[in-house]
Amino acid sequence: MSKSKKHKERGKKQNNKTALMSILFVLIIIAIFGSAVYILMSKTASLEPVDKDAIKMTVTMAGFDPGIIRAQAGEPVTINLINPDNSHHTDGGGFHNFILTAGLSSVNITVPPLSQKVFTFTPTQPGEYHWYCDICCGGKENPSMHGTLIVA
Ligand SMILES: [Cu+2]
Repeated sequence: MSKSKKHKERGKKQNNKTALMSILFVLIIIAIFGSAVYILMSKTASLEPVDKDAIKMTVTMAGFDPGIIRAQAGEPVTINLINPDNSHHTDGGGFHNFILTAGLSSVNITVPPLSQKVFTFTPTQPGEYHWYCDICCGGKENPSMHGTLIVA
């Protein structure tokens, strides 16, 4: 084999290697984008309220939305509580809860990150009742993690 032919062979091999690496690179990019799209899609799907007749409420580090709900004494209240926070939140790990005790049978619901819970309770006496989250940002002491139930 002449010197120049050897040189050419080596060049060809290197070209093959580069082509293979490019294909691998493209495949990896497709895989990453594919899973990113899948994760985004599955997230939004799971955060649509599962109970359309319930009161839709979201809870994040910013508080409860809505922060005030109205009900009638003796009539059941059903809340579809959605937690769009992910587990990367350092404070509370993305968990939130809904605790309502005063004057009612105790309600204590914990919603893991990126999930939702539907729960029902029946207020018996008219009045104003207070609920809160006890997990994130100092829990009960955090002024944003509160809400008011007004029972007529
Ligand atoms: Cu919270």
